[in-house]
Amino acid sequence: MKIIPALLCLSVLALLTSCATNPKQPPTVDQLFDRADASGDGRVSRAEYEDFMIAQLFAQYDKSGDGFITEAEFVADGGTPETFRAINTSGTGRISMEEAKASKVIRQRLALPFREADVDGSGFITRAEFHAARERSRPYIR
Ligand SMILES: [Ca+2]
Ligand SMILES: [Ca+2]
Repeated sequence: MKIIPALLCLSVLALLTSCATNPKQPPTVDQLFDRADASGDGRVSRAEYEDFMIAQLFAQYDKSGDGFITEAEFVADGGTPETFRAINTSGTGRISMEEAKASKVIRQRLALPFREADVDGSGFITRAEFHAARERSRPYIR
């Protein structure tokens, strides 16, 4: 299962690189946390984490920025054709954001990084845990 290290790498890359508005000014970890904490209650739930990561991963893979991930884009960034097809349930040859968000395959594979980030097993990632996860992930950067 090559996708798990790939996803971990990507999650790190997503945290370190700009996937958002200003490519020259990468968001700080605190800004990323605030973005992930959609409800604003100071902690990131599993669902918030998944939505956040899917958006980050999507931006990472969608190099052309057209709102779709093609198989070529997916494979170029470390994904496998098998995983692409597993996510691309529509079989259209390109993954939309809706498809990515609805993908059980992606959500299943985000379970491990979430568990690792949620050090105390509370079911939520706190700001401190979010910072620590980023620190721990540094060696994974390819
Ligand atoms: Ca929250
Ligand atoms: Ca926690």
